[in-house]
Amino acid sequence: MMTNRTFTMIKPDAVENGHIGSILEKITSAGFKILALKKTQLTVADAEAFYSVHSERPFFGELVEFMTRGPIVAAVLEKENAVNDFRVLIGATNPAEAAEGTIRSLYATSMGENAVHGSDSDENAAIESAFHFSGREIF
Ligand code: FUP
Repeated sequence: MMTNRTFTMIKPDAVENGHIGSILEKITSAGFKILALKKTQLTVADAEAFYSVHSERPFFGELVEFMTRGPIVAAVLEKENAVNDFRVLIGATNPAEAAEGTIRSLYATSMGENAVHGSDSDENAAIESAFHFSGREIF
């Protein structure tokens, strides 16, 4: 069986609201194996680098402010078709458009504060995993 990896963050809103356990349960119940896991807090420089693709967008300042305002939980996940299956599990960026039962439909409050991140490609999954974890933290 061909497995691959994706990267996720449980964002500050979901951590503040006490949803770490429920979200990890949804992730593992959906068949993802947790290869790496840590609670950490992004600095402004970290968030600006992580979201540099959005640096010209009007919401960039708010995004950086939100992502640095409290701790996050970062994880590397493994499953067959991980990137696409995880994006299905989390639902649309805007929780108002997220399918019923998806993590964002259950736990996100708005487009900006949308509970979880999921990589959008295998290439970005590798870049984002390496941003947060060294090789000897991934098992
Ligand atoms: P996603 O891949 O679903 O996480 O969404 P994007 O990479 O397009 O956006 C990254 C983050 O920017 C979102 F999680 C929230 C924020 N964002 C906004 O606040 N407003 C927007 O219009 C689009 C994205």
